[in-house]
Amino acid sequence: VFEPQNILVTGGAGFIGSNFVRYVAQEHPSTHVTVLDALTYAGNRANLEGLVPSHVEFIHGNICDAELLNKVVPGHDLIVHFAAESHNDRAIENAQPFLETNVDGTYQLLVAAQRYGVRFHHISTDEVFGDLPLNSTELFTENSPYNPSSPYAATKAASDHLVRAWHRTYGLYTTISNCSNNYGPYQHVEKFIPRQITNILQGRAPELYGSGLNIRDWIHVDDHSRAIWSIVTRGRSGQTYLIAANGQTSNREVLSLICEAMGVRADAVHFVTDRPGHDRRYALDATKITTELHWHPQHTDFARGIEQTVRWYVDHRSWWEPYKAQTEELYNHRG
Ligand code: NAD
Ligand code: TDX
Repeated sequence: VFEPQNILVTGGAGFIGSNFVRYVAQEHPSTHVTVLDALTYAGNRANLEGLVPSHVEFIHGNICDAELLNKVVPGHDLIVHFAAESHNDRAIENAQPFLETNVDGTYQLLVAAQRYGVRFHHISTDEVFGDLPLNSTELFTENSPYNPSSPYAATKAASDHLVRAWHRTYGLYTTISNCSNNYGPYQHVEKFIPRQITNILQGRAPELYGSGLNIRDWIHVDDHSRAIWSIVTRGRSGQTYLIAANGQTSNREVLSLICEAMGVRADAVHFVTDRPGHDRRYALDATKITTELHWHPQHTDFARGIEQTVRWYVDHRSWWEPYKAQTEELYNHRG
């Protein structure tokens, strides 16, 4: 078992990164965390509020900045790499920042990890495998071929390939996890679940793309954090682990659960223009991580998880309200 003493967390001011940092601070308090985050539109210092600076140090900087990495990376024994441009709809508008951060940024970090002998855990997504037909029961596994459909997924796939190449060519100690769709507190209001909750809270109609029948495989962000910890402490170098929690649900069903939790009728929904190239279904087989590392999801009641998430957005209006109007601007522009 590897016990990291000094973790560098990239993208630690974003949704999943900040939940992971909070998890480490609570469950593994002897581990020091350095957060490196560029504070893009998606990064927010408030996501790390309340954490003790002696345990969690914040550095404002860009992962594409090689000189900065030469100063920041030495002294750490593990990099957990969350930093990315993460939203599909933005990538469809302009993929340039996705190529810079997701591809070049990952490359710069790999070079620094190799130079200073630091283990590397790469956070990736189920989207690298493309999509599955709606009416099938097929699941992706660690051996499924890469087949990304969207500009975002293509850049994540590229970053996974770079990590694999650094392992094979330079012997860097690497692990990769590909996780399904996360939900929970601190998720940006551009994403499906927070967008619908906050639309309803502001008296706007929820918006479903296309038929609303597309399926995502949902997992609570805390289960993702625990899975990452199991991989970085007990995973084998060069390996990929899929992380998922049997969460397949159609967008319509997710919206019904949100409406139920909020006590509103589910029929006032707007069906809007579909996302170009919209992936139909994601679904992952998590057998490897459950059998090899004995990780199991704890948040198995999705309706309850949605209720708690709704409660969080109701209780944290001052966290999301400043970003809501500009985010909806993006969607208005999308038409
Ligand atoms: P997010 O958009 O909420 O956060 C991304 C963070 O990275 C932000 O804090 C941002 O400021 C930072 N960042 C962006 N570019 C940077 C740069 N060049 N240098 C330094 N920091 C930079 O994203 P998220 O939803 O928390 O996703 C985190 C990771 O998890 C991503 O790698 C994403 O691909 C992956 N992932 C997300 C999901 C999901 O459902 N959200 C599922 C599977 C995998
Ligand atoms: O308003 C909406 N209406 C709607 O129907 C939005 C924002 C989305 N959708 C649909 C599109 C998807 O089928 O809901 C589903 C989820 O959409 P997103 O929240 O944008 O997530 P997705 O595209 O599935 O990607 C997410 O999971 C994988 C993350 O954003 C990625 O970073 C991660 O890699």
